[in-house]
Parts: sequence; structure tokens; C-alpha cells
Amino acid sequence: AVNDSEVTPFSVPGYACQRRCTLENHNAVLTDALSLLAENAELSDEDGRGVAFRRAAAVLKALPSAVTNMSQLTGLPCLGGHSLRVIKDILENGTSSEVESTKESERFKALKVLTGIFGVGSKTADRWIREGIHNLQQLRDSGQTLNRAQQAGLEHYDDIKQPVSLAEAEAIRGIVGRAVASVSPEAQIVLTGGFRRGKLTGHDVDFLITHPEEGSEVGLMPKLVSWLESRVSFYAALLISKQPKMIVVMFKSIVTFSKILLNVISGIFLYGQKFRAVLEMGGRWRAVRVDLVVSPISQFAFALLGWTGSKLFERELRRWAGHEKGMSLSSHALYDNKQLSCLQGRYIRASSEEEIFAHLGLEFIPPNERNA
Ligand code: DCP
Ligand code: MG
Repeated sequence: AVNDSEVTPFSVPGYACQRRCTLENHNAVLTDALSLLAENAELSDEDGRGVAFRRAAAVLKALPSAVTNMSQLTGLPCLGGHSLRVIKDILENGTSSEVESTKESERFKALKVLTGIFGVGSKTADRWIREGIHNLQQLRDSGQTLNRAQQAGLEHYDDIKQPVSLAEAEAIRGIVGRAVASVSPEAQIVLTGGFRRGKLTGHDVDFLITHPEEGSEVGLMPKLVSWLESRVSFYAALLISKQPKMIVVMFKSIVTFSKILLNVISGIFLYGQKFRAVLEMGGRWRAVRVDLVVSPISQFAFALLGWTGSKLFERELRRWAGHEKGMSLSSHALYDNKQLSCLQGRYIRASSEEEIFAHLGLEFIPPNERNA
């Protein structure tokens, strides 16, 4: 056993946006446990507790090696009593009884299954659970009225639950890129979200679209939607959720491909390579969630930073901006709350992510190190 006095405590800065965090995680057992408690809190509408567990997990993710001894954690930020108890349990017993009992609880399991349906949030899931609905079959049998998104979410539940691979994301980039080029030849499309941070899988594929000429992006989204709808309706369902930012392109699974159909699709969308990639991944289409965001070029850097994530990294950037700099950061703009001059002067312009970090007084963190 290591003597306590020989253990060097770790040290990390207080905000996740000050830390470089790659996908390499030396403390996955601990962070998985804390993330599960975070998820449970979020599903129970206890967002404050959820964030506390997320922040604690992010600190452990940023450590250069595995924690073996509680004394290494002395002085680390964001580790509250509850998180420390969980960590201690796992270091001493291999598991945390709280995590295990949460994982096994009927309520948690039901919340996870029901909120796993696209379009179903924790409030709806909670109402259904109180009405005795705990799984998909009970939901189908209950005769509950589902909106369009939820109907599709239920229909494609298994597809959507299955992670999206990088190869699939790239194939979808080909399809959406072709659609964008058709409706607006100069428009640009960028892969954001987890894939931009170097993840090899994701729960969806996130794209940001802009146009080099300010104002030319207006009306692009509806055009893009109609283009996709007219071209893909025979094998894909397109859904637009309540949030204007989110479009879900669901590629319906076609089990058997006729050669003609195959040629038609590849003719419409893609030339060779990428399309073949889709087919080689199992030879059938599947439902995938796709998030499309259109941004004017003047806001592009803010949108790119805001949609690259991780969610906690974004939250911490906004907390840093507000608490440390007296500024407000969003996916549209950076606003200086301290400047009392004319309204215009309060908005801080930026044309790159690097500039935004500089305005915030932060060292630039590249996307692959924003995996807090
Ligand atoms: N985002 C955010 N706050 C939200 C939702 C999204 O800041 N409430 C930002 C940060 C996310 C990005 O948008 O990283 C994309 O959202 P996703 O939910 O798709 O997150 P990821 O792409 O990071 O995860 P995954 O790989 O599972 O898709
Ligand atoms: Mg994503």
C-alpha cells in the first residue's frame, strides 16, 4: 500500500473551460458512476444536483492518471461531499451501493427507456410512470396521444438508441452536403458536436451551416428541408421538432435494396465512395438523428463554439463569462454586461473560436480537448 505522505495530490483549474480534456479518461469507473447519478438527477428534474455530479466527473476526467487514494483529491475543485462519498465507496469496495441501487431502481429504468424516445422529456416520462407506464409495450397499449416526433421516436426506437458511427456521420454529411449545395451553392457545412471533438460515435450527427455573404443564409433552412423532403420522401421521413434548431432526418430502414432503387438514391445524393460506405455498414438504411443549425456568418464563430460542446464545457464557458468576466456568451454572441455605452458597443465581435477565447481571457482549447 502506498503511504499517504508519498501521494502527490492532483491539481486542476476550477472551470472545465480552463482544462484540456481529451477522450482519454483514466478514471472511467469513477466518472461513469458519477455520470449515472447526474443522469438520474437530471431525469428527476434536479438539475442543480445533476450539474454538481457532472462537474465532479469532469474534474476526474481531466486527471493525468487513475485515482488510487482519496488523499490525491485534496484541494481539487468541484468535488462535493456526496461525490467524494461515491468515489471513496468505489475506491474501497469496487462499487458504490448508491450507484448500484439507482441503476437497478424501477423508476430510473423506466425514465431511461421512456426519455430514450425522441421527443419525450423527463416531465412526460414522469407523468406516464405515475399512470403505470414503464416500458414501450405499456406505452403502445395505453393509447396515449403522441405527437409526430414521439410517434416517429417510438417507431424508430431501436435505431435511434444505437450509436451513430463516424462512417455513418460522414455518409450523412455527404447527403446533407449535397442538399445544401443544391439549394445554395456557396453555403458551407461543418460537422460539429461530439464528432468534431474526435468522438468515434454519437447519439446524433450535428451540422452547422452558414453562407459567406451575410443575409444569404435567410430562408436556407426551409429550402433545405423542402429539398430533402422532395428527394427523400420515398425512403425517409423528415421531422421538425418544436425547437427550431432541430431537424431530424430519419432514414428508414430498407431491408432489401433493388439495384434500381440503389442507383436512384446514389444518383440523387452521392457519388460512389460515401454511399458505398453506408451500404457496407450492413446494407440497410437506419434512422439517425441529425441536428441542423443555420447561422449567419457574423455569428458563425459563436455558433461553432456553442455547438461543438461538450455540454458541460459549454455550460462552464458561460459560467466563466458571467462570473469571471461580467459577460454573456451564447451561440449567437458575446455581450459585455459592464459596458454601459450604446447597445451596439456591448456586443463583442469575433470571427473565429480563437478570438472568442481571447475575449474571454481564456487559453484556446482545441475541439478534441473540450471533452469535459
Ligand atoms: N448543446 C448545448 N446545450 C444543450 C444541447 C446542446 O450546449 N442543451 C451543444 C453542446 C453539444 C452540442 O450542442 O456538444 C451538440 O449536442 P449533442 O446533444 O448532440 O451533444 P454531443 O454531440 O456532444 O453528444 P453526442 O456525441 O452524444 O451526440
Ligand atoms: Mg451530437
